[in-house]
Amino acid sequence: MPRLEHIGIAVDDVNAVTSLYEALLGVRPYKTEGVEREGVRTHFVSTESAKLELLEALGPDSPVAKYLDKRGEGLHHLAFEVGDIHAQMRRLREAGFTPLSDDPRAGADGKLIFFLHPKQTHGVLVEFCQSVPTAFEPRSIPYKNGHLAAYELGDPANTSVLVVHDVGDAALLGAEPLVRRLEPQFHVLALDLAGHGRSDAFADHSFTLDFFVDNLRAALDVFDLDQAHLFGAGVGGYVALRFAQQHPGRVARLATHGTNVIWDDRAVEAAKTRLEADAVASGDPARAGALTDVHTDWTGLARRLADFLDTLPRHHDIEASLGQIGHPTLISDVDRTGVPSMEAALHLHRRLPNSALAVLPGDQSTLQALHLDAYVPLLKRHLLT
Ligand code: CMX
Repeated sequence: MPRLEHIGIAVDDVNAVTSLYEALLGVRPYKTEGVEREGVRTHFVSTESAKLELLEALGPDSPVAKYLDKRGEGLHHLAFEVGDIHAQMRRLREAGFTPLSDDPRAGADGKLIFFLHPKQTHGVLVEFCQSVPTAFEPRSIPYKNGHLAAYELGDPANTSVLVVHDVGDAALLGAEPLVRRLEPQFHVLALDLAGHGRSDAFADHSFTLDFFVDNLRAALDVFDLDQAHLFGAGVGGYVALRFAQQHPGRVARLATHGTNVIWDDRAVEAAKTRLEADAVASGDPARAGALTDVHTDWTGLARRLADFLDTLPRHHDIEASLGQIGHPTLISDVDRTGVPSMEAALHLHRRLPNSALAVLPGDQSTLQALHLDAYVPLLKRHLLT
């Protein structure tokens, strides 16, 4: 179902309007971006549930300049996010609407957009948009004898959240939609773990849990963060928990999704089977293509990750000392999944003294399958408490 993504507001004097929202809501724009083709400069302001796009005309031919001349400052449009903007355009054409452009086109904030004329929509300009993965460049972090890649979004003055992907994934594979949703209110760092995505292979280092934990430490150090919230997906959540054990003072709050902490032989075999399925592209060519595109050497990485998974059952110490993690932790998983299962999430919930458990609809625990509309409000509330 479409989601109200933002509310567009036409402004004459953006400084006056940003001061107003600061006085009213205590928030400043977290991002400013020009969209030449639309003749506007956009300034994004966010509250827990609403995102405002303040629109400044870039010149007299801008539709916003025309609007301001005719109607003065105020509500300009409502934008609804859809999963497939091309399908939405086709559907609306078939239903008799005439979109204002032949095709969706690039708008602000990494979106494809199209509009319906307010004459067709009872006086309100309606925009449809779809987030498209955009090429945003990572910062290269010097680490040991190479570099890690970390993507930084949002205002550094906001509270920082370090997003840790699952093994085999990467910041741009799975984590990006979540990162984009957090960007309005947080300073978000999405790290590519060693060997993943744009990070170097570090071939002379074996993958171990503590090696990945040290990757997180390096990222926080480089961004000069004494403390951050940590979100981890799958094994990324396990890395985050281990980090919290080793560096308790550097973690404010934790969130894990689809994270297993009972690494017996069965769980290892299940995780390896999933990796192998990805590696041989069985059944999911799109996933296989993405893995090869995102990782420099996916086959080599899959091999090293299989060895890494074999090391996990040795970490009885982590499991045994989970009770020491006193950080407020939001644990989530989906209701209809195999392994890692809800039992793993329940187990973690029982072991962490200061945790809450969220059960989300779904049959896959991956970040790609995460129901963001259900999860993001819970996560934001948890992190902003
Ligand atoms: N909301 C409600 N009514 C609007 C309107 C708006 N945003 N913009 C124009 N109108 C009304 C006008 O008041 C006018 O009404 P009357 O006939 O009753 O006077 C009517 O629509 C026609 O207005 P117009 O000034 O003649 O303008 P046009 O028809 O030439 O253009 C529109 C209107 C919507 C087609 C044009 O503004 C447009 O293409 N908008 C989409 C692009 C855009 O707004 N880009 C900026 C946003 C960028 C982003 O979000 O990324």
